[in-house]
Amino acid sequence: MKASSFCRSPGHALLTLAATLLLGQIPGLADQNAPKKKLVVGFSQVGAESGWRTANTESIKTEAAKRGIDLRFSDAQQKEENQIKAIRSFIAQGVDVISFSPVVETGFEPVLQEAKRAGIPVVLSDRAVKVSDPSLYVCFLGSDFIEEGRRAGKWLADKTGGKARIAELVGTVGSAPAIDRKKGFEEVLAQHPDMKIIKSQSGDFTRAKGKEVMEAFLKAPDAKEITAVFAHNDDMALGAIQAMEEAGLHPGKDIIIISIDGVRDAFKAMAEGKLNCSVECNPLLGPQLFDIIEKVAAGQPVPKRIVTEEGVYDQSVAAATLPKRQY
Ligand code: GZL
Repeated sequence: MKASSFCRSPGHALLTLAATLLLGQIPGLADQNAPKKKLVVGFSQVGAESGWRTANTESIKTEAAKRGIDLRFSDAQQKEENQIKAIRSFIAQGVDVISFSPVVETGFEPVLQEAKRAGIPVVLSDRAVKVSDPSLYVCFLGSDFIEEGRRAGKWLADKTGGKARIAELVGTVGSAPAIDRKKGFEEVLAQHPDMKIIKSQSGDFTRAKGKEVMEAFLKAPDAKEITAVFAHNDDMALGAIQAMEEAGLHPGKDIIIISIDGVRDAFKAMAEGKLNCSVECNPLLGPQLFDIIEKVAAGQPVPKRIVTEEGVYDQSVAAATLPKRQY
């Protein structure tokens, strides 16, 4: 309809324009006034098994809140079936992006196929999955666990002059960190014939089970052969330290202890001389994770693999570093 046939005077034209804008009749202008749609993200977390996990969850929730993201958060209590259920629920809710830290590497292919069919992109946080179709996830943000295992092995080789009889506390069976940290550690042991793992059992990344397994190691007839402990995370190392003290031993002196994560309690134990070294595994993934998720939601390209930066900390730096630790 021609404007001149409709507007009788300039004042009338202004009134018409104001009414049109208010009613949002001019699509281009109306869109600019519409409230920005909130990004809806479904996140399935492994559980709350360790200090590392607590810090990781805190980082994710804090960052989502800071960015005004509608975060649908689910705690799987370290059960794969709960993660699969949560991912199915996110698909049913029609979230914009799904992210999760897989409790184990295998068994997620079917539900990730469902997410793909629903057109919902998936971003892996912290841990990897084994799938035949790499397109089932857009990006994996997390540590290089094999390198963490190598760093632990190298530190122990230097500390012991390449001679150690090692009791290993393994993480959750089938999880990427447990598989890869062991792989990296054993790569180094292959270069040191006098460094041997003489005991190895899973403590499921928890302090309680780490204590339980260490108690059993110390009750075995060959307990006196143990000269070092390699724990796949600090929480199991701290449980093992408790078991050693209850058995009248001096952890960090009678038995050298190396672990991974770098949580605050590990720094405290190093400052007290009870833990010898912790290889850092950074849980503060929130900011990087949501940078990736926002790019994915906007249809922008992201790298398939992003490795987090980490260091190695031993007793010589523990006390000075402790006050600066964020987790
Ligand atoms: C590592 C993470 C591991 C930590 C444990 O990225 O998946 O799981 O090392 C945690 O403390 O339970």
